[in-house]
Amino acid sequence: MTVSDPERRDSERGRGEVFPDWELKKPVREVNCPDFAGQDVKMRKLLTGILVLVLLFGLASVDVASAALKGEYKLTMNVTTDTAWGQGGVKFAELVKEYTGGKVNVKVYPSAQLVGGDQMRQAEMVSSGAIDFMLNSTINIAPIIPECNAFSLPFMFPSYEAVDAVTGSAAGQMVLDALVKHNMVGLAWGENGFRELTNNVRPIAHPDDMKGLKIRVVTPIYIDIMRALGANAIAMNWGEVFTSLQQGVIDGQENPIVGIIIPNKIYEVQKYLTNWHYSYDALILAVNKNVWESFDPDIKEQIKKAAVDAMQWQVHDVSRVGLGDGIEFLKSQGMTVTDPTPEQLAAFREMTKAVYEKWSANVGADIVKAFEEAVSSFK
Ligand code: X2X
Repeated sequence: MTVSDPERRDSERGRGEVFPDWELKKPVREVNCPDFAGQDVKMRKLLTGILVLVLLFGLASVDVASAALKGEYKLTMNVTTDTAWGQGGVKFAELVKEYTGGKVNVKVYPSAQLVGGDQMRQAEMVSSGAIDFMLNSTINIAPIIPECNAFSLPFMFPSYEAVDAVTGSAAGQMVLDALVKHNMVGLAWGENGFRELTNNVRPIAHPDDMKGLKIRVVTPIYIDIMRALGANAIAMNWGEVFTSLQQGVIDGQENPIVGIIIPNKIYEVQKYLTNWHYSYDALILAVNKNVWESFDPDIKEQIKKAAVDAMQWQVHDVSRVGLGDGIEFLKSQGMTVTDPTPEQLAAFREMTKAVYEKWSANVGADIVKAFEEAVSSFK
């Protein structure tokens, strides 16, 4: 109740209180018409009662709404379901169905079809709630969350152990925390893998071999890397790459062997592969934060478990198996595979050092430092 309430005013007057000036400026009707004031009290009580009912009803309906599940939750991916990455998305949807007893239905939309192939827009759509889930590369998330570029810094990771040291520690958590600021919750890490270079012109073992080659990339940091190495960087969505390689619009591209090059038959349109591990591509399985908060605790737990189990399987039983066999397979398909020597790798690293420095500022010095510390503990 406020001080202007007639009941309170009367009782306070009874205690002989002095009223401030504003009390005298109250509407004349309240001061001069006691009957009317009495009606006002009844009306206020009635209104208060109605308000309480409305609030109770409102709270009850909010509760019902939070438990209500949509018929379908959309998950976007940039790739087809037969890639290592895509299989992880399918596995997640299956496990969500299994663990929630069929209550939650996640439908996988591959090949960036929900964004008309514009792969860099998927994160923005999940952030806004237009799409519920994504299994997305840090490359494609970086336009709205620059912290994700920490993974793409040239020659950051010497091994899978170094990668796991980041994703399994506070360093990786810093990237997931950045997602929350953009209304998304990261549920688990998946893997696209180390990105290797393919082209149709000549074997590449040294930066000198890259001069003038038209190499397709998709993210600004890779444009800088290719330029620093003397190549002609062409920005293009993944959906157009196979045909562009086939037609000679571009000479080359870079992607992981087991993750993408083999399942998407890139070897059919590319002759040379350089096994240089120049950049690591992590996947994040994430959900829109409002969607996440609409789930009750049991469902959250089941979805989180589905995410962790599916990504564990995707990383260790799909992405990382068959790497050696994969290289043999590419050779059997007529590809020439080049493994640069440590000296040649040092030359690539040296020429991309300035790009590393420039993009470290974009990522944030604290995250780069955390990544470097985690990496050096597992070199
Ligand atoms: O576009 C690419 O190269 C791909 C498929 O690896 C990503 O989505 C980052």
